[in-house]
Amino acid sequence: MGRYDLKALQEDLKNELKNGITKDSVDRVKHLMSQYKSYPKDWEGKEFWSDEKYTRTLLDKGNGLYNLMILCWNKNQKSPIHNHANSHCFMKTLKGEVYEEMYKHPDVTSCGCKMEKIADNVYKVNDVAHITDADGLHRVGNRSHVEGAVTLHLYFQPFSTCRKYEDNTGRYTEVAMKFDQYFSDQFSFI
Ligand code: CSS
Ligand code: FE2
Repeated sequence: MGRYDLKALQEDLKNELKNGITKDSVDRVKHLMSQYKSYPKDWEGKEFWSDEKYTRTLLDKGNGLYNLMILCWNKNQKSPIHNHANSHCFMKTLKGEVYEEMYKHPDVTSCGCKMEKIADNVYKVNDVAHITDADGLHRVGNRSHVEGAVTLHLYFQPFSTCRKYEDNTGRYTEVAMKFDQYFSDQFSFI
């Protein structure tokens, strides 16, 4: 048997999710993403590094049902605190290490309060995480001063805007999620 490579994972994900997502498929997607063992030759040609911000590269549009993408986190880069627009977010570390700070949804009646952190997690190479808006909000980042981190994300369903929260006030704005490059053959530019 050959190595379970990224292409094989992509095929299995497409098959698993072709009829939508159920509670069982959440566990199966996590399992498939764990079964794939990061092999840099599979994805290193698709990295995109910026000194300004973490980058997003679309790998697969999942027949329009989900987006599979690679995120490259340069040293000390992090996301804002954000939600996932009612989608499932699966994240697997391919290189380096990322941290996740989870936050409670701000109370709509308490205005101007600092965001309340509920968990700190670290995901090393091959670890897989899953979050939905029901679990809370989060920020992801790379604390390393020396090494970039690469993560593989699957969002079911795809979303192109999310809420970005201000740490000190809990106020949010709706922001557009842009891709820095595309590899999906199904993607058409509008
Ligand atoms: N949701 C962020 C990354 S942290 S899961 C994004 O897609 O850019
Ligand atoms: Fe996220």
